[in-house]
Amino acid sequence: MTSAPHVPTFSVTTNILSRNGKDIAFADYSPSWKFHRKIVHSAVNMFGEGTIAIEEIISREASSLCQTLISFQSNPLDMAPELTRAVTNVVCALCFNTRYNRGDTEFQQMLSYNKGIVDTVAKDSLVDIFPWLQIFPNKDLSLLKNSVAKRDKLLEKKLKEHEEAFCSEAIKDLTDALLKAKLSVENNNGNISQDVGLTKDHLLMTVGDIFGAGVETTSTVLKWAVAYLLHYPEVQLKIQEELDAQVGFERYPLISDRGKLHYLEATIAEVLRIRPVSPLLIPHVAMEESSIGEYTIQKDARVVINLWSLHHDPNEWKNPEVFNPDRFLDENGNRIYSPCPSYMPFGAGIRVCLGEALAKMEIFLFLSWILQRFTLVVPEGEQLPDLEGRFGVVLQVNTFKVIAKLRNGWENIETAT
Ligand code: PLO
Repeated sequence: MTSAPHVPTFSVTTNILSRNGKDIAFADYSPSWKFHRKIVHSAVNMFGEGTIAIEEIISREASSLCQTLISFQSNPLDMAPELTRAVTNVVCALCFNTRYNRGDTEFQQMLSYNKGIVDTVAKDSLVDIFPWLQIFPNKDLSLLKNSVAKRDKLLEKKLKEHEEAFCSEAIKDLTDALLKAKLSVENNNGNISQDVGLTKDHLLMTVGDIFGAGVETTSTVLKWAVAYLLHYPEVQLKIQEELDAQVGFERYPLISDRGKLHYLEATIAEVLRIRPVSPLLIPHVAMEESSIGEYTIQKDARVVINLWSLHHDPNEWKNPEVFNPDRFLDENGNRIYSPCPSYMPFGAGIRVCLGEALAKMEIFLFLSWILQRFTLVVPEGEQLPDLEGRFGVVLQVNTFKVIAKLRNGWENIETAT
């Protein structure tokens, strides 16, 4: 047998985004990748001494989001930027120990460059398959380069501020934690530094990943959730009844309520099934020769996982096109974690999503705060949201308008936020 030809895992667009794989999401497997992922993992969990601090941050943003919804006084609004700002502020607290107010120009800039990147990166476009095409003018490629340049400027500014204020005794966020790891690698063992390469580029790209992934993924899930709740008001009502019974009107929802709000949890699981954020996950590489069914997968082959088809496989799911949270509940109304093996909204294996726990906390708290206080309806004369979406590195939701009607019992604004 001849040995498998070496297939480079070369992707033009992800290399532009990550300075040739100096990040976590798009980098090849290597000791350096493993090291970075470990640091980020512990930094993400740094807030986790239990999850108290992160719960407080999310609740603060949920409260602020509800205040904004109240200020619209039942007028139609596009919830997308508000949901995105809430989610951004959580990940901003985590990465940079800051937050954005409504109308902040830096926030607007971030929305615009993120859109440019999401629309163009890893799209399995022709450029990704035939790298030599990049010598031809390509509108997508210049939009991507332009957007990445803007993102990098913002990241560099944040890094500079952190370097200037750095104090190893007071680590406030992920950027501090990475700076500390970089310094300790440099001071203690020069060799490690060379092997694992914790350079400034690595640091920037890693923070960029967490910031970008933290914003785009969770906000997209929330937008899909709202779109489906507008299509299925009976599901919304059932969640509200559960909230009224389990949480009531006197207090706001807590992470510890997750074990009690089975129907809400099932609805979230169903949103992640029917509209996975990342329908093709992100490209994987076979580290050794292997096989899937009757197919041989050569070492170094690029493997694209069709999560969409797993989540819509009629052999695995009854009426896969129907939105039905009940598939995630047993006959006693208890949560079933994975009713069939064809379910992996966060991927699996060593590249499994790093932010899964954080994302689940955010989705749960934001939705429970909103639905405890508001009923979401389609404004008169407006159409129901489009459920098809737009393909990019995440499955994007087309814009739609909502009315957030304050529910009976929440008229007192003081207690509502
Ligand atoms: C989102 C736009 C940002 O500007 C850059 C960025 C970084 C990490 C990416 C994220 C984007 C999109 C969602 C991705 C994430 C890494 C993992 C996550 C691809 C492009 C998913 C869904 O797999």
